[in-house]
Amino acid sequence: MSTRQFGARVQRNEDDRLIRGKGRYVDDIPLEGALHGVFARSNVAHAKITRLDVSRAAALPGVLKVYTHEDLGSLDMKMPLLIPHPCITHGRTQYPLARDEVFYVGQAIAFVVAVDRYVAEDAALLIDVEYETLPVEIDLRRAAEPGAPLVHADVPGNIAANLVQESGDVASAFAKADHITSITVHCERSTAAPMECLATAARWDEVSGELTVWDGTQAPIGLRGALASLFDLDEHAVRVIAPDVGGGFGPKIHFPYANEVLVPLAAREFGRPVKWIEDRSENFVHMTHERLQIHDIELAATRDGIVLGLRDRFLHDTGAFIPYGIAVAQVASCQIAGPYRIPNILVEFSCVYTPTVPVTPYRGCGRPQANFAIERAMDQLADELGLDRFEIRRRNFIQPEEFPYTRPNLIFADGLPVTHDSGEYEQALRALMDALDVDAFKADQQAALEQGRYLGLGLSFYVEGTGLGPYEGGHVRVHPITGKVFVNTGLTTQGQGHATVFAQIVSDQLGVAVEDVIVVEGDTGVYDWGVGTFASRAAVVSGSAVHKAAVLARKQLIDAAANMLEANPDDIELSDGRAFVAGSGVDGVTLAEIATASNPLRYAFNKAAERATQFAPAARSDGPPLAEGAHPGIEATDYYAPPHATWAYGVHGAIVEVDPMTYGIKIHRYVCVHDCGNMINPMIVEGQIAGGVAQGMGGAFYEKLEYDEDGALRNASFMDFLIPYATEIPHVEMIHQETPSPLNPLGIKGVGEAGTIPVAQVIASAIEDALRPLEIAPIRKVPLSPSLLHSYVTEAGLRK
Ligand code: MCN
Repeated sequence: MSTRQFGARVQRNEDDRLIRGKGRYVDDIPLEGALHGVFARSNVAHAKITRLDVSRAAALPGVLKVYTHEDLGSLDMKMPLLIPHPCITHGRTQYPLARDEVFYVGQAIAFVVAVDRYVAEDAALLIDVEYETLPVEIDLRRAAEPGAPLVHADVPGNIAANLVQESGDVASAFAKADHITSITVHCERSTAAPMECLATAARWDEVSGELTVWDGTQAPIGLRGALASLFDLDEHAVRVIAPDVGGGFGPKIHFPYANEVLVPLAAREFGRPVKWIEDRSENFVHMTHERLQIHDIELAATRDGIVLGLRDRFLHDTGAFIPYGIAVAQVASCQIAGPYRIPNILVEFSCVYTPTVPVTPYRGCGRPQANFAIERAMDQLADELGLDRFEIRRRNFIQPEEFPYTRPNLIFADGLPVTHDSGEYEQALRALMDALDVDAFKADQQAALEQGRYLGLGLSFYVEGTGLGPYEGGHVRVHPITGKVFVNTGLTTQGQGHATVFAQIVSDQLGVAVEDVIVVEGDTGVYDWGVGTFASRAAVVSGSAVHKAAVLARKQLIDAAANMLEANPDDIELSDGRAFVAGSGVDGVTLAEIATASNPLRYAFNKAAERATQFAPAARSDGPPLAEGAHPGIEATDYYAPPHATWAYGVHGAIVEVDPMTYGIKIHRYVCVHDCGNMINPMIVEGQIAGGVAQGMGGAFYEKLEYDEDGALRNASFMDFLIPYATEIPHVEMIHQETPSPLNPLGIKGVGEAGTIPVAQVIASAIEDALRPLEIAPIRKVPLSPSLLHSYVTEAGLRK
């Protein structure tokens, strides 16, 4: 009997290859005779282009062409607004190459195609551009004020979209409250900084009329659709392959970037492969950003700390364009009440244009900001009411018997009201308190203070709507020669371990070893139904689809084996790559033999065929005709469409020590209690959380894209834009809690973004607790630089 693989700590199928340097990224695809592309980009934030002369560049030996918007023909069009919403009154998206105006530093103006990268880079420097600069306002708050310079002349107030959602009756809740607390919090603009920057290569086949594009995308099927439409090709004539992708973290879900249009265009024009590989400094000013939001949040509570109402008004910086619609802001707005019952919620946001790189989701997608807002407000409410920070949270939790818990009129990204499906919030909080031994800590804190050391304990409770639809598919096929099982989905993987977890799911149904299940994703030539990897949805949506397809394949195997073994299907067991009659002690047949016998046309070279024919009732050498409605082989496809998002959650806590002179922070302990429903592979889940926490540490301490007042990005390099080293990431102690989701067959919730969400608040809360004796003012901003912390300490002094 095979052991169950779902829930096991199975080593990752993909690691052997990746760790040995055998990964294949776009730049590794061998493309003989490939041309190389380089973009010329705007170095001013907002300007009219008064002169664009590419003649010197085009004349450089080795240059095949320099494209400007005038060369694009029908492609000289605004790129799509991928997720429309009725509240987007002034949706603006960009052209592949700027026309007569640029809107941010980094916007593509021209594309050079040359025999190699060196020539292309040199040529890009020879492009002559003259600008008539226009005034800019980079500051988000000021950009939304009347009279601010406009990013788009026809967009009043720089407001792309405004949405107000009210669940319950907020005015009455505030009128009834004993206490109202308000706080303004600010999260800075950041970038996902994947190890592999963006990359596209393309080949046009004159003979077949097919376009093949290799692209480090999170959404190959969507990109395939876009390219087919842009180039007026049948979808089957376009194949998009996302090979190994060196991290995505969100921005690679956006398409089409200019490179995804220009590289295929040049490949078609020159009948030669074309490649474009983004470099790091370019990535800073080209790949989309996220995070800058300012929340003005208020809580109305009873004197016992029961929160009756929440009002949040926030500004969301969408950069110069809004290609992904209101997704980030909407996700933030729907997570604003966290795990708390809060029956009355009013949340309003404005998406504001600024002359900066456009914004699309980055791991967490608005949730880190929303979490920072609500949890900072909860800490402050506790402090003002003289309540313990743990206790105030406990008093407000949605209770287990209240699930499903709906927030009417708070419409999530799936177009449905927020409905938390299941959870044990209080149990999670208790687990954290036990792990941190909160009472013992208080004694330690006091003792440390007496020695002049400042210890603090912080926490943050997050919820996360995961596993968004609309659907994904799974395809399972048993190979007749080897008996190996091939699995396809419409997703891509950027390091999440899909090749292992989907194999585990299939292994349980078909009784094959995990390493004998080969998962192929990210190739529209292999499987082309689905959406992509984002919103921590692969496990929930594709995992369920793969499971359903595997159940169908299992039935096919059992029926065929029962036929071959002349047994009752109910007595057939699948294990160790074989089907046999339970308890018979007989070997039975291998999956390869079954798959072979299920195919009327046997392969002469298939060893399995020899044995299979002994069992199959074959009258003819090429097998019996297919019965009506039957199909050859063991193969099944199925789909899963979640009824709505499933809500994962968790609570993180940390004990930190703060040096009150330098504001150096030591994290003594970092504990994460989380619940992503049933875990397919706890080891992979832990890896996801650890990676997420590391990214969250970046957000808490370092990540800030520094635009100067003219709109130039001053820290567009890893010399100046800091991300944490391994040495700065604490050991993360993890406590798993598994409350199954009732919404999908495996009871799964997502986890890929979870670790990132609460970290900034945990650290802010802990530092505030540590520096309480210095009367530090509430921490309202991240990242937390020493100078910022110093300003909060002096602010308290100044107020006196
Ligand atoms: N998993 C599990 N049990 C669960 C839930 C998840 O074993 N109950 C496993 C999954 O099977 C999968 C992994 O954990 O192998 C993450 O699953 P899921 O939460 O479904 O997230 P996705 O696979 O959809 O990945 C997307 C998510 C997002 S949105 C970002 S951004 C992100 C992330 O995952 N980017 C990543 N994790 C990343 N990890 C790496 N290494 N690189 C990125 O770019």
